Amino acid sequence: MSRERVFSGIQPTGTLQLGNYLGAIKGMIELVEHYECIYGIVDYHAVTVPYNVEKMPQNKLNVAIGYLAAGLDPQKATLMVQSDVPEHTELAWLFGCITSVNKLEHLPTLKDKLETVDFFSSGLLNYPILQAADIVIYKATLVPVGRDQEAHIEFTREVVRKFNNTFGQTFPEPASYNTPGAIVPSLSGEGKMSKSVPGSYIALTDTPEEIWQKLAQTLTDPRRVRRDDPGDPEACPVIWQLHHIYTPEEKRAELAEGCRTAGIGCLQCKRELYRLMMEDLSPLQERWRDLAAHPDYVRDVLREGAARVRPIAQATMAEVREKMGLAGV
Ligand code: AQP
Repeated sequence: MSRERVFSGIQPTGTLQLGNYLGAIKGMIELVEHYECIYGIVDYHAVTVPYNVEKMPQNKLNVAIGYLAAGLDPQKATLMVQSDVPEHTELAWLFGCITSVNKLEHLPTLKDKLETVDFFSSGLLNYPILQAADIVIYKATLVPVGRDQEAHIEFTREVVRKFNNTFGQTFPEPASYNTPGAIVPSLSGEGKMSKSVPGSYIALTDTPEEIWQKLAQTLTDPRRVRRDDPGDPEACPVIWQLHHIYTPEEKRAELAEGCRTAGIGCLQCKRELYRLMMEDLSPLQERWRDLAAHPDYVRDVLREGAARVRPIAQATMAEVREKMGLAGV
């Protein structure tokens, strides 16, 4: 029996950050044992905002390294670069022709994104259409993404319904798979951690010293001015949320009590978090260094990945052209 197919992607817009790993990649890797997984490095998404041309190849390589260092087995899942399979953009063009501009303008993610860019390209407006095409070009039915992406998966389902209703049943409606990790907050306390927002993130390639410095500088409950001031963990926007991800419940209760009674200081609380975080990140960082020393191996994985899935994308496009009356003259 063939297994259900999964697609998800990450943009090569910078160095992978903790949120990408905890909110997306970890969950993606868990699915590999149970589903046929295709994971993309979605470079055509990354050019919808102004970007650094020189850094793009290394950013793409780094995302691939990130997936592999986090434990993705390229024999069990496909890792590929979006632009190596041009059918993604071909399908996106056709989806654009059945989507209203009004719909795209009202997606909540667009408003957030516009706050971070000076130039609003039509590529950025059409980004969710390309995302829909990325998923359904493989007729994937499950999409593991962070919780912040739910609106885009709902949008994909709407595009699929519109296409199927207009041209005949072609695509399954995909469901999002909420990975167990929560949204990782920005270190500034405002919004989520993002690899393109400086000051917001812990990069997976940060040295242990850099990670400690970032945690040490992160604001905690503002009422804890001195070591002896009691605090409230719920008023500690970043560190406490990270403890929810990393720290077992019993230990967390102990830390909360220590905070409320001023039995422990914020630095001690951060040291406990740092210890658990490094336990998780150290093996990943070791594998990262090894992979970074063998870039040709990583390039081979990507080449083989694209070659494996291109026939699926080509078959879908042949069916789409047929259904839309574009197959011949
Ligand atoms: N802070 C986060 N917490 C949990 N999950 C997150 N993801 C991103 N940030 C967090 C998830 O990571 C996957 C890859 O996302 P992407 O690179 O395609 O785009 P993004 O969501 O916009 O990620 P960034 O890091 O914020 O990139 P930039 O700065 O370029 O916009 C997605 O599944 C996302 O949910």
